[in-house]
Amino acid sequence: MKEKLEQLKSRLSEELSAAADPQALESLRVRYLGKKGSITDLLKGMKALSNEEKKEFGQLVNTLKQQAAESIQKRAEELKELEIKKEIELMPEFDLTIPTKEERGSYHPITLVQRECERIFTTMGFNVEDYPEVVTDYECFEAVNVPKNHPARDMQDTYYLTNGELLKSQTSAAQNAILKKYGPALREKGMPIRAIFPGRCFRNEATDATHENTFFQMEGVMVDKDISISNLIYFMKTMLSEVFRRDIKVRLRPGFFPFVEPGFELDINCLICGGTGCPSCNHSGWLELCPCGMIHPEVLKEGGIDPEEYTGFAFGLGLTRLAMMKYGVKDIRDLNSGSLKVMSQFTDDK
Ligand code: FA5
Repeated sequence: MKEKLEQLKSRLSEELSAAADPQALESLRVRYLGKKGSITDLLKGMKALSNEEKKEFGQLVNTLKQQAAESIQKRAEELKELEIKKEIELMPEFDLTIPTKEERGSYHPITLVQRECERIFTTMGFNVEDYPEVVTDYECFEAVNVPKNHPARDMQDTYYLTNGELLKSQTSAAQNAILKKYGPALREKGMPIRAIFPGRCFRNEATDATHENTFFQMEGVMVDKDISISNLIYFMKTMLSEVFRRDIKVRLRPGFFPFVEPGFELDINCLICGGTGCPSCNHSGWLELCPCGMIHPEVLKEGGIDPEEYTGFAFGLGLTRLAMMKYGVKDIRDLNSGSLKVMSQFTDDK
């Protein structure tokens, strides 16, 4: 019987290597380990043996049974790997360098305008900051002097998460964090705070040619000793003349925002109609572009800056509207259309 066992062992090993697919392996398993399989037969044939022989032979057969099960499992894994390799070999090869006949994408006009503004402000010593889109009520409103139930909140209804956080309705939501981040360098080393923070904003409002529910703003702040409105006007003028590279008419009028005092609205003469009035400027000839003002003492205090010692300005540039004016996009909604055809006509910069 021992001889039979050895023969079975070597036959199993040969058949295992010959089993070329999962079906062949399964039929091999049934032939050896199934109810009527050869190894099971060996166990059945032990009836005729003496007790001593049964003990010795039983152990040998059980070891063989275990080894057979392990070898079959190992072969199954090998076959699976071979199958994956074959599938990979059959996959078509991609050559990413072959020129495509499809239309190529381009940078989005808002990205181009944002980069241009970042370049201009960094040359003037401003840091560019990134800030999350999901913020707390404190960051978006309370820290910038808009307490709960303040009427100014009506202008900025936004989207709330179930945990009470919200999608930021204005980039001013980052002001407090920026003041806290750069405050120590201002106090200890006399380094002015100069930062811009572009970002996506969200508002729950009806859309039209100049209003979207998702749009971009770029906030800017500067805080130091003796900062005045003249500094604010200088930076605004420099930025606009660099972005447009030509003379454009702007007007400054009083504006109310709880986080600045005094506050202004900086409007740009509509570049779509030249100021005669069209749907892109709500038929007024002017487009609200960049509200701004001197940072309210309460906002400075909340950011850890002493308003008796320091002053600063802040602005909230409408980046999406700036892109509209720069690239002559008549309807703001086109900028969110996601259409390559629409986007690529505004710029050929890649
Ligand atoms: C604000 O959001 C203030 N946080 C701006 C500010 C910052 C004032 C710092 C003073 C100091 P306002 O809601 O007006 O203000 O929005 C600012 C600019 O964002 C607008 O002038 C406009 O250009 C743009 N904007 C506002 N709402 C929309 C909208 N729905 N779609 C497109 N652009 C918008």
